[in-house]
Amino acid sequence: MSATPNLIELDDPDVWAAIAAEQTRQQDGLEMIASENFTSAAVMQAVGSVLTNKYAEGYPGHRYYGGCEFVDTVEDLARDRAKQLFGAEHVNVQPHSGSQANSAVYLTAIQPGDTVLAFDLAHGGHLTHGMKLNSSGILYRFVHYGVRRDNQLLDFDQVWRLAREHKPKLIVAGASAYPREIPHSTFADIAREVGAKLMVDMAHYAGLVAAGIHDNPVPVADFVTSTTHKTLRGPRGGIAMCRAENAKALDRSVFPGTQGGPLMHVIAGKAVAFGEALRPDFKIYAQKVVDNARALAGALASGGVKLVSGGTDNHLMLVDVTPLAIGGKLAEEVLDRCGITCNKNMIPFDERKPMDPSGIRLGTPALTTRGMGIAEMEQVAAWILRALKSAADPQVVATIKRDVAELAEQFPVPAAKLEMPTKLETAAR
Ligand code: DSN
Repeated sequence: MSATPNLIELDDPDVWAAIAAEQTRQQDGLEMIASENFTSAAVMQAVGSVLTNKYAEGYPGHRYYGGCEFVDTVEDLARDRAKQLFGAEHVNVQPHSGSQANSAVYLTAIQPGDTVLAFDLAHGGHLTHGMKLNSSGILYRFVHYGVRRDNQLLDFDQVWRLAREHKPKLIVAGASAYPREIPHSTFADIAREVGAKLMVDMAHYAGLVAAGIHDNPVPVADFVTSTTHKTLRGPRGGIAMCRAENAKALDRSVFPGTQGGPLMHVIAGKAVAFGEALRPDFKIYAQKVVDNARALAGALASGGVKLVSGGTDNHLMLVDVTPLAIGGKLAEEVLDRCGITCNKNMIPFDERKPMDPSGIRLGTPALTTRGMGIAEMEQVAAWILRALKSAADPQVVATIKRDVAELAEQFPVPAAKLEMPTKLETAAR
């Protein structure tokens, strides 16, 4: 039986060249961007399936198009599995992204001009939590809480004070660069006292929640949003959850409120990923993500960098690189040259600028998916420290890049199972 030829390369060599180069970059390097992961080959096949051809505005059983019987099955599977995974009464699996999920909740829960209390982007929040150039910040009046200066943990005295002072209609919990577990019930207590609704954006740590390792916000929050592609290890996309009483309003806010036709191929990928996350081995994976993060953080801290809040109890860490007399921009660039991908990141109370902040953010979800463990984390920490301490010494960079590629070769990415033949291989068949 002959394998499918590489139609992208045959029909469009320019696009194929870029895809092939990216495939090589992912295989040969170490992906340490905390919000990235590798989906299974099955998820990628679902996303590359015929479902991309289908329009399905509406919801299962109530569509604006004919021919939806099979996509209905797919969306029902995704919804049921997500409900089971998080113990939610209602899940909408159509948001194209976490940002879309958040917009839909805002549209459901508040009116333009209403006050919202959320985590400051400069302390680890997210741009859809009221950044002034984002539609959230344009349409609503956001007030921000942050972390304490002394221990860099969420400042709940401040949250209480701001909540009582501003009486927000909505409180938003959740972060994109906070290395500690978020106590959702404390936010729920504050929301209850001031008469606010609570939304938790658990995009970063949804996989840890699914695995039962981190506190599940679903029982205490009015709305919970997430992306599906970070620790949850699904395709790029979003979901929004709520209690049954808000289901209709939330669904209306996703479609037609903020989106048109759902991406049924991506919803199929979500269904497959949720099925994977329900299996016992996902719990083992998620625990390893946390164990690896702790090992990496410990090794980095003993090598002379400072960690925001002193460490991590989730999948990520914020590393203040300024004790090594460099900034986050150079750190990101040097590591990139070594084949280690991460992002520069502001640290709380940063005195440097966003484009050259004091820190970098590192995460372990992707390396853990490749099967790496504590020994590899200690090795990677040693390379990171050596690279950062020697700044841009090309000799050091070249040596580390070679060692990184050797390690990477031993841990194939899941996409390796899908590798398409090249034009030459196809012709030889
Ligand atoms: N931009 C994502 C991250 O890197 O954390 C969050 O949406």
